Amino acid sequence: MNKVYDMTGKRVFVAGHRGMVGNAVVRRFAGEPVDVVTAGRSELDLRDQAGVNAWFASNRFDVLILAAATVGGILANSTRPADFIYDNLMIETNLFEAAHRNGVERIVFLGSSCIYPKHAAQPMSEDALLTGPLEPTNQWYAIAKIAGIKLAQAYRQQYGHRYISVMPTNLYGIGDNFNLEGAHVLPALMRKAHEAKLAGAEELEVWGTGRVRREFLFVDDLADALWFLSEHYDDSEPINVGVGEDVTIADIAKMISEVVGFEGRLRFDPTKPDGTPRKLLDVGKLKTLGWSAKTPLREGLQSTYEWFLANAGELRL
Ligand code: GFB
Repeated sequence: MNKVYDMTGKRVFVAGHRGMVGNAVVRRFAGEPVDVVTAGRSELDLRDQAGVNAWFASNRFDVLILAAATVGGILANSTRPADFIYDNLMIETNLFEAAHRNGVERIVFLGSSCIYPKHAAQPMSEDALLTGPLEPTNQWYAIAKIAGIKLAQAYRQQYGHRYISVMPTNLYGIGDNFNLEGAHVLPALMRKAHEAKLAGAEELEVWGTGRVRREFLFVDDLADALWFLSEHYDDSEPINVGVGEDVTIADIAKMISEVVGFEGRLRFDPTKPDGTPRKLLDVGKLKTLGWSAKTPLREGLQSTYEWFLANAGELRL
C-alpha cells in the first residue's frame, strides 16, 4: 500500500500525552524517524484558546495527533455531562483552528465508537454516522466527538488540509484509569477483582445485566494503527479501528477474574445502567488498507494486570 503522507522527519505534537492513548502514541512513535513534542498541563491548558494559539505560534509542528480529551466510563459520562461536552468541544475547536493558522499539515483526530446511533446495525460501518438517535448516557461526549469529525471535514473542505478522523472502539491497557468513579468497565472490574481476591471476598459486583456486548482494543494496537493511518489514510470520512469481535460484559468479567486469580462468583446489579446494547465496529475499511489488531484479548488483559500490579501504589485509586 502506497503512502499518502510521509512522516519521515516530521515534527509531531501529541496532545494528551498523559492519558492512556497519548502515552501509547508517544511510546509507539519513539521508534520512528519523527520528532515528538508534548506539553505538560501546567504549561498548556488545551481549553484555553489564547494559550493554545500562543503555544502553536511559538512551536513549529507538521503533524498533530489529537488524543487529548476528557474521557471516562458510563458513570462519569452520566454524572459530569457538562465537563464531557465543554472540555471536549473547547479542546477540539482550539486545536483545529490553531493548527490551521500555524501551518500544521496533518491532524489525526481521535473520536470514539459512541458517535454511532444507539441502535445502529452491527457491525457499525463508518456510514452509520448521524443516521439515528444516540445512547443517552454518553450523548454529551458523542456530540463533542461528532463535532471533531465535522471540524476535520470543514477544514479539509475549506482549506484543503489533510486532516483525518479515527474512531477507536473501547480501549484498555497500559496507563488505564483504575479510579472506580471515572473508569471504563475493564479497568474497573480488574481493580475490583484484585481487591476482592486480596480480601478473600466471595462475590465480584458487576454493574448492569452483564448481557450487553463490548469490543476491546489494546491501546498499543491503537497506537500502531495511528502510526499506520498517519501515513496511509487521507479521506474526509472517519475510519474505524477495532478488533472485529466483541464479548458480553459477563464474559469479560470472567476473563478478568481468571487473569487476576479471583475465584468467587459474579453478582450482577441490574439497577446500574447497561448503556448501549452493542457497539461492534466494522473494521473492513481498515483491513482493506492493510492493518489488523495483533494483541489477543487474554494477552492484553495479562499485560494490563501486570502494569496495574507494578503501578498500583502510585495510581490515584
Ligand atoms: O466501559 P463503560 O463504563 O462504558 O461500561 P460504555 C460498559 C459496560 O460495562 C456497561 C458495565 O454496560 C456497564 O454497566 N459495567 C459492569 C461496568 N461493571 C462495571 C464497572 O464496575 N464499571 C463500569 N464503568 N462499567 C463508554 C462511554 O461507554 O464507552 C464513553 O461512556 C466512551 O463515552 C467509551 O464512548 C468508549 O462502553 O457503556
